[in-house]
Amino acid sequence: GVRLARDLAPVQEDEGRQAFLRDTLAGLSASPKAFSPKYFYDGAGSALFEAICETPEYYPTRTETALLASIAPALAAAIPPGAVLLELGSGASDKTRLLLDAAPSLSAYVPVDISPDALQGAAERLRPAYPSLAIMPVVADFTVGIEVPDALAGKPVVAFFPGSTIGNFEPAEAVELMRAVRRRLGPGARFIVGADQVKAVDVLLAAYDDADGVTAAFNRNVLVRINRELGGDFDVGAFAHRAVWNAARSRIEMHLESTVAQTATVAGQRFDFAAGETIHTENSHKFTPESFAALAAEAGWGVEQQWISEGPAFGVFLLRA
Ligand code: AVJ
Repeated sequence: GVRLARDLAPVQEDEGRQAFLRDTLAGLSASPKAFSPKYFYDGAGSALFEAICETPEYYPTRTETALLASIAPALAAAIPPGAVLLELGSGASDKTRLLLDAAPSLSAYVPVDISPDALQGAAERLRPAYPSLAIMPVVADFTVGIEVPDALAGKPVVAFFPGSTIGNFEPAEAVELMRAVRRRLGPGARFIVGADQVKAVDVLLAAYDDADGVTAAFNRNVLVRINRELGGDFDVGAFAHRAVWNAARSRIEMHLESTVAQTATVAGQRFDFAAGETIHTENSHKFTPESFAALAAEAGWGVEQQWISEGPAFGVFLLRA
């Protein structure tokens, strides 16, 4: 069965480190070099992401939160009584409160996140506020498998995937993930997904390159993490943060650009960088209502309702299997 956060054993931490090491070495051996954005979220990275959300430029979180607040009653109406709310990549679980408040008949909340620190903090803050809700955090990489604790077997499950994290995946991976959720939830299931929308390029670029450099610190933190956890020797200050708009693929890309020719060593392996060479660290796809519906349809989901905010456009989609 699935392992709950409170059962986190050293063996699981070691499995996490092994996966991080394997993926890092593979990413540094690839051409162009690339990392998975899931490794941004150690304790410091999760805190930096929270700080990004406070910058004036990063509109997605506050825009989605305001949208969710206004549509919470409509979303709650789609949640069957006694249901389990399963959240993918729950982080601080701040937006979740809007759903928990609007749907008091929920019997359990299962936040799934790769960061034990973020999960722990969220559960500690939520428990006193929702004493009759079973809160069962799961430390897991939801791209590897989606599971609900055995104790909740047989209850209807509504999946919640806010934050436009779906945009961090290549379209084929996003379809695969949404298909996996559909298979896990079964026929008639509901899936609430937040998906950021295409907008003016200057607004997008500023959101991923804020003036205070919080996003730059978030991007570079993955090198700090490699140095600490994998015995790396990256000269973190010799990598510059880059955010670029890839129009052909409708996505913001983040890169770390080596400002000089240099060599970095990770776990005894040497990796050479030319001056100007980059590590591709993240994609953040931006959708239209049509492009998102097409993606969902490929995974077997229909759009039952959708809400797109005015101002910076952000979409919340209620999907039905
Ligand atoms: C919330 C994970 C989707 O892609 O906008 C924020 C992460 N990266 N700034 C996003 C992020 C750079 C964020 N996600």
